[in-house]
Amino acid sequence: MSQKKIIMNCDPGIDDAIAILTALQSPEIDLLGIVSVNGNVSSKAGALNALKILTAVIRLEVPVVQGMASPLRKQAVRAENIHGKGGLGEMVLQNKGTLTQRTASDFVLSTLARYAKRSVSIVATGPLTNIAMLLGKMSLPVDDIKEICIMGGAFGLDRKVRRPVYGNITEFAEFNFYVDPGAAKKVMDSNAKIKVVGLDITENIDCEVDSTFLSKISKCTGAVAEITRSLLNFAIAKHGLFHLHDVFAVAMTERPGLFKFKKGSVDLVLDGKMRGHSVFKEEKGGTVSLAVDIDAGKFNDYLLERLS
Ligand SMILES: [Ca+2]
Repeated sequence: MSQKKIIMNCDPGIDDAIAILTALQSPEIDLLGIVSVNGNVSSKAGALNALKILTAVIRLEVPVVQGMASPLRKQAVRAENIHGKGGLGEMVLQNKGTLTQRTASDFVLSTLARYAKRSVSIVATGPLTNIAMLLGKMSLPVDDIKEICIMGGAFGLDRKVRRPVYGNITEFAEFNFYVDPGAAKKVMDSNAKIKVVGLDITENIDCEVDSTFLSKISKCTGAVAEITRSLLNFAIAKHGLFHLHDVFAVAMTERPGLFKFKKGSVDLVLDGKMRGHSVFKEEKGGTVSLAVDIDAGKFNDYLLERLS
């Protein structure tokens, strides 16, 4: 079986950490590297968190690069209230790895160059600063990348959510797009082949994880189940339930058949009260495929299979 080659762009972060574990656990995914970005925590802390996760599951052969420390034009915004002070709840993990000393752009470009055109995908579960920088490089034709699978945005789709969702960091905007709306716009306008899953799908009530999910994971042994349990314990104790937003981006790469998509374009509000607000316009031949529905039952099976 030929594996799907991916590079992750993330800001770990509880759900990013679980997204990394999901990718590592997949026999269908070859994780070529992890690039951090300022988001839930600083890009340095995020990169070190990624190394800690890799240390715990003995996968330090996966290179980790510290990406952009601040958004293109904005001040850094963090979400340490959700993810705990260091980003990984209250879990204390050792790091035995070292960061790969490259810029995010250099690392991604050289990795893409090692493989056939259109064979490597980027899975983005943090703000899109690194990807926007990369797409700004003249040397990169966007069709060198197979696809960019993004967790970001909220589109007000009325899809089995507690309320139609337009945001989580503000009532208008989802966190990743809010942190760097300029980068998100650059990526959306880039002509790259893009898949986007927003809060409308990641907050689907049938995909929420709560104490029932936790007790299923608790029956499993091994490092992956143990770390997942510890990360979720923190979030669920604090909020009662948790949405594994970032895992949906990995699932969208590995199992696109779990989703229904519509093609079109995504526009962003860059400034003001509605900063980071995203609007989808359905268009024939659009380069953005927006996830508009999910098979929740099959997604939950996938999740348990990967994390137990
Ligand atoms: Ca994230």
